Amino acid sequence: MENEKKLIFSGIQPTGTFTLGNYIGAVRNWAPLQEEYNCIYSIVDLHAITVTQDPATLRKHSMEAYALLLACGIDPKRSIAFFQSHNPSHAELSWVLSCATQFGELSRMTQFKDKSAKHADNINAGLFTYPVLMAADILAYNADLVPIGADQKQHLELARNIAQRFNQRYGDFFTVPDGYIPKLGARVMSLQNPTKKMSKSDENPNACILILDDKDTIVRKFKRAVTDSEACVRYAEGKDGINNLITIYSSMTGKTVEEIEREFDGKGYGDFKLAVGEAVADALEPIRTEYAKLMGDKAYLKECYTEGAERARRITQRTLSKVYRKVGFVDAR
Ligand code: ATP
Ligand code: LTN
Repeated sequence: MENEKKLIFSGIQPTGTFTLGNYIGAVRNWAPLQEEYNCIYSIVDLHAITVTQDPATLRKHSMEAYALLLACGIDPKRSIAFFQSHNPSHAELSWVLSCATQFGELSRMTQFKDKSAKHADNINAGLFTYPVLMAADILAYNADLVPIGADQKQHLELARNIAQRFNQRYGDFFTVPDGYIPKLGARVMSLQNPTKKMSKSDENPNACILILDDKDTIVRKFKRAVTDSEACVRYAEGKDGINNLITIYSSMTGKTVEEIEREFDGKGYGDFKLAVGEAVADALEPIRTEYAKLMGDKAYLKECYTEGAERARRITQRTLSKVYRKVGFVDAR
């Protein structure tokens, strides 16, 4: 990796096929960033087990997520693309950082509150300390920028606080990372309940578009999207469903809200939903094709993630030994 460029880190959980929300809010921005930055992208499997996972399914989803990452344009030679569990430094650093994180801070995390309400039978310690592991992911590489959707803003803020606290206590060391949140599409909403974010783990299959859905499925899901009774395509408060569709259409076509309102002036929601569905399906088509090709070459995928993990470990081992020295552990060598 070239040294003078700034460093990007981001991660995505292998909890299922990426949704249109993951794509617009995060992953779509990752490939173009490779032009300007050194990029490190991880399939964060350690994070995924904070909710109950069937082992065979997790393994399958993990391979698929890795192939999807490459299909979305991540170049495994230019960037580092790897599985989080292949680099033990993340978990090791997480322990040290957890001793610089307050119980009260973690208790305020809205994702923890949401997920513990949703998985009331399994409110495990990992779910609680999840944001510390995320801070470790970022700080282990001294990343400058973290491209994420709006729902991760609070976690990033915590990572910044942990870095600053560590720096105050032990002397300047960690880079305090900035978020990189898109202006448009940072929070794509569920098609069935547009006040809730679109999520991989939604039980209702009509609520989210998966980036591997075929054109018919995508068009059908948009056709069924919940809207309102006004039958007028305009962006306005209280029109959550239509606002969401306008945002999606805008981020797929590059058209502004005004242009979209003009385009559909006098037309009904049926025409608009069809146009959104087709724009999304056409934009995702090349990803589906590339994904199928990559999944047919497991040996290539293995070569990529093995090399990615080696490069990742080389960076973080240095960070970790410096951290251990700073906190006062006896040198191992
Ligand atoms: P899960 O449902 O399993 O919690 P998720 O769909 O929320 O998963 P993550 O793997 O947690 O997905 O998130 C990966 C990235 O996608 C993050 O940067 C996150 O902010 C972004 N993201 C997730 N959902 C959306 C959404 N609806 N709109 C925009 N960005 C999103
Ligand atoms: N918590 C994130 C995934 C994630 C992440 C990271 C994102 C784990 N580690 C480091 C950016 C940087 C989520 O999307 N739920």
